[in-house]
Amino acid sequence: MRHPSTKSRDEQIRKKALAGKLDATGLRFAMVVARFNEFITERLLCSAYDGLIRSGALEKNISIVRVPGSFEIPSAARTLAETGKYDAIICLGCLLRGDTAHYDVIVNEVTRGIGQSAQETGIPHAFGVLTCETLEQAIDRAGLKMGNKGFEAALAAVEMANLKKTVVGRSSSVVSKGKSKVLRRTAKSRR
Ligand code: DLZ
Repeated sequence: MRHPSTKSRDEQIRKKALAGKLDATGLRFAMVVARFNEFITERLLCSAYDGLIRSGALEKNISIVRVPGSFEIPSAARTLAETGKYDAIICLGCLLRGDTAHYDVIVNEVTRGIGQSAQETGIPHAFGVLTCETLEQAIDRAGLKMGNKGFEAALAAVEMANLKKTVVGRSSSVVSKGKSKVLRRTAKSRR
């Protein structure tokens, strides 16, 4: 039996892998943006909005929700995700290390809360919360030397929303049976 060349195997692997398209046509998004450090978060917001529009999203399908600070992002994101009205949630904030322990106290809480909301609701959440030591680092990530993390978060949301549709459309359902999990192919995936 002839083995495929490494090059053609690489090609096969690339074709086989599932990935979400960067096409926001028909998708609905909610953006949660913290008011704290507004100078930075407004830049993240504008760039995220631009990323969605340029990917094909309609303005009427983009909701924007403002919260006081990053600490409030997870609960607002979860409330939005639970409505079932959105294909993805984009979380935008800027945590800057200051003179107190505030940053250390909330940085993990915000990250964990956003991840937990994504996992428990099944709605993709993009993490566009800057966690910086200095204002200069934040400025670099909000449109200067390091690009704009709001834009990147928007593209991640588009990709993950499409990936979810692709995977759910062709997936097996996981059915819990006692302690063991049994994989059962759905009627849709058998077609
Ligand atoms: C209070 C506070 C501080 C000190 N620093 C930040 C920050 O760097 N980034 C941010 O998004 N929010 C900050 N906040 C506000 C908290 O996130 C929160 O809004 C308040 O503690 C009220 O719950």
